Amino acid sequence: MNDLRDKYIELIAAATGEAALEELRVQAVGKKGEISLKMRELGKMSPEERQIMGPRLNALKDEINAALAAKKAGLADAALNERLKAEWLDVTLPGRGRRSGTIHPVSQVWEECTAIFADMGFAVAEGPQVETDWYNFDALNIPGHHPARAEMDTFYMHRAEGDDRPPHVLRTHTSPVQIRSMEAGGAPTRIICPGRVYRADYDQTHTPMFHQVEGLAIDKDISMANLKWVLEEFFSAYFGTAVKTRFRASHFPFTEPSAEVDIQCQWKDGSVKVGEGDDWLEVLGSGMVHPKVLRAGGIDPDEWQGFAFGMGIDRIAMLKYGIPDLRAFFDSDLRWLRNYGFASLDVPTIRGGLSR
Ligand code: 2NM
Repeated sequence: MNDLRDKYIELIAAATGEAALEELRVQAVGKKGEISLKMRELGKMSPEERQIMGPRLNALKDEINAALAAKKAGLADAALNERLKAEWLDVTLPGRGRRSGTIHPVSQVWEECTAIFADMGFAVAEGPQVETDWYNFDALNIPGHHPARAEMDTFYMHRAEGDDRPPHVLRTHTSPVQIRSMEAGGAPTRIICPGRVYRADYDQTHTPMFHQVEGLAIDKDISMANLKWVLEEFFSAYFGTAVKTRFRASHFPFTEPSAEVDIQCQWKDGSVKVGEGDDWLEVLGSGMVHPKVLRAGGIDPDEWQGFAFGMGIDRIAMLKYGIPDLRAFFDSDLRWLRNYGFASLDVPTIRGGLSR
């Protein structure tokens, strides 16, 4: 029995894996294992012999089982140690940077405009992009024969045959929002209306969808002088340098008098610099809101008056950030977006009051 014990203790100690250990277990204490067979022989023994051999065989079986369990645990420990040695991570390595999206220049400039006008007390108003032709044209004193209403400029919504309601259009400017706002809130008011507008036009400087911000200020004694101050304040804050404006007499159906507004600039090596030099760049249309337009908005023109203006967000974005082609704004080209886009945590770059 001592030989048996020594043999298995030695074999178990020398086993190199779990499979070998299992084989040894079967060979020693399995159903037909060497020790199990010896135990079966107990029945043929005399009671005296059995009394001695029984406990000894049981003790041997226990010892072998214990050795097997200890070796199994030892093998598992060794395997774990091997893995720990082979599989390791240097958690101090710098992480791989993740590409993040960028803020589109239109969104950035939209926010910049909103922030600057908010500083001057203008609230933001928004409205539908599909409008009735009343809000988009009639209320703004644009008559039926006006070229802006021609099929070629305006996108008309499809009407089912037999549907004789007046046509809906994709708004061609954000002015209808200002009519709706006058109706809803009356006077006095100071609002800006940023938003998407649509005109059937496509070349290097025109896209069928573009962005406008329009402004409206109505009170008892608002004048062109207030308009000029607000615009110079705006452009100076937006471009971060004092910017002069020049008003040229013009004509719009919705304002009287009307003015086109240029900003001071200089052409240098084929690109334009705003706020210096003695060239001028047209960026904006404006005027005193026409009495008929005030009346269309439910405001009494004998009691109230105000200015309005409109400019292209895309265009002033191109000017400030040196972007050459308008059409690329809406191509969704990732290389363009990464180049001209802004980090999501960039705050709008605006400069506070120059004349305060
Ligand atoms: C422009 C030029 C001049 C304008 C007028 C109005 C309204 F609704 F109040 F009458 N909003 N915007 C306006 C005036 C827009 O864009 C070139």
